[in-house]
Amino acid sequence: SFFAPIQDAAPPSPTKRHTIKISIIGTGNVGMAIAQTILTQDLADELTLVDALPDKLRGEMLDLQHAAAFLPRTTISASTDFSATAASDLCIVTAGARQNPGESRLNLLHRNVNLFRKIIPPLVEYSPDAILLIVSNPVDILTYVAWKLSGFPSNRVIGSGTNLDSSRFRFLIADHLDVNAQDVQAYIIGEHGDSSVALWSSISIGGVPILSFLEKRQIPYEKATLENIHKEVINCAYEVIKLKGYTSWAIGYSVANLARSILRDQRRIHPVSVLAKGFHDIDGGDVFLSLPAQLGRGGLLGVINVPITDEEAERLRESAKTILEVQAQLGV
Ligand code: 6V0
Repeated sequence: SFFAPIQDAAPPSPTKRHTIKISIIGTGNVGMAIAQTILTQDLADELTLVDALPDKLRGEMLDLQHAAAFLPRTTISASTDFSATAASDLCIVTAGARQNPGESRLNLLHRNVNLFRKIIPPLVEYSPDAILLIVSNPVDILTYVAWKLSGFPSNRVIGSGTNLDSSRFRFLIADHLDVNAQDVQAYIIGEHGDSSVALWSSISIGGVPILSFLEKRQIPYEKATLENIHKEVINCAYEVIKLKGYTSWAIGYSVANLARSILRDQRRIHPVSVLAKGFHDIDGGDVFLSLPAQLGRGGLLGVINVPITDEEAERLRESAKTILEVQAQLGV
């Protein structure tokens, strides 16, 4: 051995220390941004990458391994075979087919459902106790699909949902008011994307609820200004995709942040996609939508019953209805 033996050393303890293992399925732009954030933040002892493209996969693995001298120690492996994911604590799914020119979103969805039929059953077989974190789009429907295909209890299947939309929202509010985005509490809930719902009445900065502060001081604000900030949240994803072809850094940090809350049992509250039936009178079937939820080692620990206006609740129910109509055509 490289090391000289230690005098009178006790043998290693027979009780094995639990190591944390994260698997990432799909090593495209999003999967790799998540992987590199997880590594820099020291969230896992083992990181396993899975993709269908063996050369790209091996290239990404080697490239990350070559940064070992600058990172906390993590064992990185990669395989096209799902057996490599065995005994994962957390499986993050970012694999997805891309939209072909002229292809409808429903057709793309069908292709992604077929992809999930190949991905979810082996993940479940090799890691029956894992928590599934779904990122692939359309994330709310695919989280439902993953839940159905996995047979897992709903507290162990979570979609990244509006966690990213909410961080964009917090950035824009912080930028507007020249404060730190980490001091801005603000949630976007509902469907990830175009029909998301901004909860204006619950925004607070440094503990001060912002709308009632403005009203008390009789500072006029235009509803249109608020709507414009929400519109900007929706549009900025399209803008980034138009400018650089995909989004990656913000979703990488946002998913690593969820991984930390789950694996380190932080019990923090995040707007993420969860089984939303029964909340805010959402009915008609099993539907996943983002609501402020507490995350910890058990996955989803609880959902916050945020006070929302009748109009906001109505918009949530509208999204639920649209999603349920699409889900009915999937045969999952
Ligand atoms: P990408 O760069 O095309 O990567 C997708 C990867 O999936 C590729 O490397 C494929 O080889 C791989 N893949 C395809 N089939 C399989 C399979 N059967 N098994 C394993 N891997 C497979 O896409 P990108 O990384 O940019 O985006 C990934 C997904 O994330 C897309 O669905 C995006 O729409 C979605 N995003 C979700 C966000 C959210 O907030 N929820 C945010 C950004 C992107």
